[in-house]
Amino acid sequence: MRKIIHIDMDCFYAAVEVKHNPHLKGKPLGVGGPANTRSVLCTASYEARKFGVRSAMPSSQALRLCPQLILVPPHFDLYTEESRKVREIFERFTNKIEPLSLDEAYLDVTDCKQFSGSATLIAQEIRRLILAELNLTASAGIAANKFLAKIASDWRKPNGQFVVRPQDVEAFIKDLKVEKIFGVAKVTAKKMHELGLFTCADIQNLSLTQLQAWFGSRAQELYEFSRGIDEREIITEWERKSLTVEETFNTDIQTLEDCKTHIPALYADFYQRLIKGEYEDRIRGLVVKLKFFDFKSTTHEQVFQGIPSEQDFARLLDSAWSRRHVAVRLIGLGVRLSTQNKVGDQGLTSQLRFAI
Ligand code: TTP
Ligand code: MG
Repeated sequence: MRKIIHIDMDCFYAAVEVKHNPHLKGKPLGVGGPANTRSVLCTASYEARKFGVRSAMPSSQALRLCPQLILVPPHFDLYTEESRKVREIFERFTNKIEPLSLDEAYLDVTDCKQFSGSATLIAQEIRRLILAELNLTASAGIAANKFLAKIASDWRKPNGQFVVRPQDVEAFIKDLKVEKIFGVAKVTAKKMHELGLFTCADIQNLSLTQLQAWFGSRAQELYEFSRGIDEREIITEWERKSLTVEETFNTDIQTLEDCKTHIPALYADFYQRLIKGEYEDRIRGLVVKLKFFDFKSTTHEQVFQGIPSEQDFARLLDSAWSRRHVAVRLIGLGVRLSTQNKVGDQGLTSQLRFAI
């Protein structure tokens, strides 16, 4: 049986801002652009959340809910730096690490010998080190697979952890809302509700054949996830096949020009992840993805090597847009990566060094 830990930092961007400006501690804080623009909040401190302030909420709305809200602009370089330090702590326990974003990662500690191999104690120690060394708090979920671990990390948030033992899986999963199942987004959730399916127990009651009739190729994974079964392995940075960033908009974007105004922010996010993951030398292709107002999507790809510029993505966006010329609700951009093995690459690097 595997031992998986999912770590999720608490109100990450806000916590990093407080760390760098201690006078913000204990205050309602939002990270995002000013209220007189169309910007939305990246996140909010727990003090602000008491007023109903949430991630992705327009700053103006957040200020209406919480007039004393302190708004600070995001500092992505600081978040990247803290994220790197958190990762260094993870690496003391395992090298099977799958980052999901700057503030979230899966760790496979099955082979970790520390703390007699107790994943619960390892998670506790990781959280203790994050607090002691970085002055930040994290929450953790511990389980035999990624799906359960991720859900569990939300259970004792903030600054807590929750273990799903094998004998508890059945009870843990049965009341879980279908929205929590990995890969079930708004559209599928709505369909499930219309079919009278609200919890994992409701899905468990269906045969695989019935699931296939309703959900096609996704039936098998729904069958398994709804029973708390998830065989997905941890995918380390080296095994990663692509890197993409995307943004869903509150209101559909009507024109190509408006789409292009979102490229700089997406590109900044993409570039930071590219550098952080040290993927620069592995780029083999560019990708732009658009999801349209009717939820249909298209991806446009181009063979590419080197580091793409904003203009490279803008050109690809032109081609993707020209396929339909209709309003867009999501833009994604990214790169395909080669997955040649690390040993080979290291060999090459050391040969070059030797040559110099
Ligand atoms: P989350 O882990 O979803 O949120 P959080 O860490 O702020 O709060 P929690 O304690 O509930 O985990 O996201 C991590 C960071 O990602 C968050 O600090 C800011 C950023 N983010 C956005 O920029 N936009 C978003 O819509 C969301 C959800 C997060
Ligand atoms: Mg978080």
